[in-house]
Amino acid sequence: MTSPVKSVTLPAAQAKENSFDIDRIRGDFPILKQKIHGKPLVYLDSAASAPKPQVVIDTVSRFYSEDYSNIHRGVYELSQRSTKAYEDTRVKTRRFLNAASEREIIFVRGTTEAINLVAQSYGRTYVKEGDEIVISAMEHHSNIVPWQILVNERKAQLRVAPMDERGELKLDELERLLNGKTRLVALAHVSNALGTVNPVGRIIEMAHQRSIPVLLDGAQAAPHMRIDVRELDCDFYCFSGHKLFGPSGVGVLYGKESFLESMPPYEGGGDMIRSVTFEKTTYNRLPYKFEAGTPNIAGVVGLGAAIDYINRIGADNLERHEHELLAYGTEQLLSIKGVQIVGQARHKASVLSFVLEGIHPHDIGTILDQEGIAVRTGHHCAQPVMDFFGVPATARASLALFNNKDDIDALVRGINRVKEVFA
Ligand code: C6P
Repeated sequence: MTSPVKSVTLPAAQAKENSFDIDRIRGDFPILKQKIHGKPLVYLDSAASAPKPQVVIDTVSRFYSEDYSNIHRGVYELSQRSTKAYEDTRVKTRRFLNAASEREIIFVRGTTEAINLVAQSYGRTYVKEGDEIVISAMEHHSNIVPWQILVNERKAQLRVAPMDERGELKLDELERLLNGKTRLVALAHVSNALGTVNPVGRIIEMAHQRSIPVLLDGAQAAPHMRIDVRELDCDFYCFSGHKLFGPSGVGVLYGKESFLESMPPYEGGGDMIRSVTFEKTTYNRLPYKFEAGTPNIAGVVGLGAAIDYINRIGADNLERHEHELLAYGTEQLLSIKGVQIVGQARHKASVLSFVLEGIHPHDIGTILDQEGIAVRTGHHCAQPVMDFFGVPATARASLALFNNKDDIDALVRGINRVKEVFA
């Protein structure tokens, strides 16, 4: 078999291993080179979806041009190459998460599908009438609604661990919710609306002391920090490729093998079966049991290139860089009269959610856009968080490894411009 997809251009990050050359890293992202409304683009919305480095774009393009076919089905050369490229990403993902085995890595469409898979498959197996699922007050809708659907079907209950005014979970109260009826704790590793990094290690310990498994929604964590599912000892971990500089429509569910083995398929179809007759079907082994139908093959291959890209930069390097930038951004925003940061947890990653006295966040977003600055405004698919803080919406600037202090300075100028317009 010939080698699968090759990386086409060497990204700048590769040139100097373990160094963090922000100018060269910015050069890896072609989308950043354009002007919006005549102003240089300042992209501060990676929490919604991250730009792609050239190497990811080239890898996907080259894969389609040279290697593409369906996977796991053909004996011919192209099918073998496609299959190898797809399965290579599984190996990279296993290493990226430090999972024990490739059998624990399921490719899905994104975090949303990963959580729905667990809610339906684990839920149908383990959650009975009167049981409880514990989530937190800062969850994204993707980690609320699948559990609501499940508990409604099962006549079970959803319990919500509260947070405080800073946007930190109240651990004592969370612990009090854990009891003999709790079947799962499902929790954001990092909140998308507030940026809070939850003390997930401690929470997993509390849950495991009572034999309760834990699912972590890592959508906003995986792009910003080193993830080690074995060190965390979480039972499920989910993330989305598009927030990790990979293609959209692809994501990962990690699950401990013992759980995945005990769970029924989520969807039926091609590839997830071993044999089918009209009387009886037997299922494929892990991880294929959970990958019915033709998957997002090129998306998975692109995700592999994105993981390589992050590895070359180094998770510790990018975490350090973003941490400094977040501290700078927080200080700068707080120095603007009328700005209030929503979510002031002591441990945060990436997110600066804010409101500006007397000005609706959508107006902030519209004027910032005229300045070439992309931020998200709205409820960020976390309406209960908005309700808790008593705001209809916030403006959210979110950072990624390519952002720099100039981006923050541009944001500050943009906010001052918003104030001028509304003065
Ligand atoms: N949050 C945001 O702007 P998907 O859409 O499946 O890739 O990810 C869903 C999801 C789940 N959990 C968290 C914590 C998330 O932040 C998201 C996606 C984006 O905040 C789009 S709504």
